[in-house]
Amino acid sequence: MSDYTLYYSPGVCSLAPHIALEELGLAYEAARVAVAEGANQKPDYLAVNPRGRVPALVIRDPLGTRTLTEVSAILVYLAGLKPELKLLPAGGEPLARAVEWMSWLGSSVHAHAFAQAFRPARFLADESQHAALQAHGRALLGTHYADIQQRLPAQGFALGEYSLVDAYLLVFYRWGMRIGIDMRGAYPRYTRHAETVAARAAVQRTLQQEGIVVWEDKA
Ligand SMILES: N[C@@H](CCC(=O)N[C@@H](CS)C(=O)NCC(=O)O)C(=O)O
Repeated sequence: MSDYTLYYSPGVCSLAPHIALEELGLAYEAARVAVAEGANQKPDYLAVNPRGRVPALVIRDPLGTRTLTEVSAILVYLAGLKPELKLLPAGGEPLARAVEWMSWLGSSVHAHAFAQAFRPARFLADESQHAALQAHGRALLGTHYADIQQRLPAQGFALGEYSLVDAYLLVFYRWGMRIGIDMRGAYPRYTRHAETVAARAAVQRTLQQEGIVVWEDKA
């Protein structure tokens, strides 16, 4: 058995830690828990993560077997396994900038805007309010994508050099494509960034393993 098992669902936010594992080149097992099929609510997965969300990383080492959840926490943990790869900055303000990005992506973009647009029942049980919530979530996404576009540098990556923040950013670029936003037309800088990230060998391997693409017209 590998030291690490990543529970993932194709194309969801677990894509970022999955890319991280490929970047590290460590032996790991990728366990598919398809959210679209409700596998994340089955008892065997709830035994791994009682919150019923992916990703979850099971770690087996001399300290024992334990489960780590939350994308940002898993990315920080994985980057620390091989600090020489500099998948995240080591400390100080550069690390704070990475956390700033990851925290905002995981909260404002994912848990707030995307959830309002696609999981309105998480906010209000009253179905008559859902269309308004979804419209609000969509509008927020427009604001957040414009923010990402403006913050990314014209060349290079979110923190200058490539980091796992870029892998996390690819998740939301891809989701924008999937929900029919004209990402290429509206966000050329984010598109250049996504193309550069998607071209990495580790990212290509991950996309292939999950059976997904970023652009339908180009693998
Ligand atoms: N805050 C969590 C969010 C995890 C999360 O919501 N994952 C989604 C996929 S992107 C999920 O498991 N959804 C299943 C569901 O909502 O039933 C994180 O950053 O890891």
